[in-house]
Amino acid sequence: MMRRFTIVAALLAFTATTHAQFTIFESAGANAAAITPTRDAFRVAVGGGAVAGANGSFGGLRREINWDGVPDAFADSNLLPANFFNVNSPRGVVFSTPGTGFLVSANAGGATPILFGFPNDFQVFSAQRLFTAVNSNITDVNFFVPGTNVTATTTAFGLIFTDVEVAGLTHVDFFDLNNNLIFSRDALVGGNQALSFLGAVATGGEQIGRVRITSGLNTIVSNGVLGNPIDDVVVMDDFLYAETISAVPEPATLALTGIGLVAIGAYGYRRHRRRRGTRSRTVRPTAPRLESPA
Ligand SMILES: [Ca+2]
Ligand SMILES: [Ca+2]
Repeated sequence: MMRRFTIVAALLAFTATTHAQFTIFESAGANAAAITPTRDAFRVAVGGGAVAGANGSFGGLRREINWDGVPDAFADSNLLPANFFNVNSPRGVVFSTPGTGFLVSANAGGATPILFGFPNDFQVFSAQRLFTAVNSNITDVNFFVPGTNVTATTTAFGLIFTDVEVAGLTHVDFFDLNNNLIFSRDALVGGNQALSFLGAVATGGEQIGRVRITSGLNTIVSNGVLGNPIDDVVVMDDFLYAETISAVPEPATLALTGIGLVAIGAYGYRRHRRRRGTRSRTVRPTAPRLESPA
């Protein structure tokens, strides 16, 4: 059952920045068909249609990552580079985690068991790879203009979890560029091996500078190995988000003020920054972010 509504009152209790408003899209069910209507409604809200172009771009309005095209060289038991989806396949996101890296699950037919070695716990939404942080239940999603190191924001983010069994342990938090919490929501419980969709779309122009995903309480240590034998383990499938937009004001804004020479100067500086970003992207640090924001 899809539930869609605008959350306002609950957010007023969070922080001083709680004028933020988001439309929530959420559902949970036993299989992909059960949550597909919610995923489709989220797609319609963000825009871009249903046919992916290059680098997971949908009409220049939305990006998606389903992990399924990641080559074996970057899949379990090999770690996925944190900047894979801004360098190898530039989609404007770089991951970080307090853990020790990221894994995309293996395809069938290889030496490494599928579904991170837990075929009785996980299932896919999009066949056949899944995603997880390693040695942590936290994944931070940081946004960039695709293929550059220019900081960007988005206005919508959603994802699919599998195996959410305990309420309150799996959730997403949105932060603005000043690291203020502007949205937080628990994923719906689907039960063992089920799928849960959780997404939110800004309705008041809010800019999401970072998304923190907390997936369960347990951790994946390596294929078939959990952090402990007790706590709820949860991993992820498809990510969907609005096209990332530069956090730097566009030169056209300055040009409108009538100070043409200043505008030209700013535009040149911006182009310079872009060129530098392109050159330096392959050496951008990928070390995990260790600090924990409020
Ligand atoms: Ca997938
Ligand atoms: Ca679980």
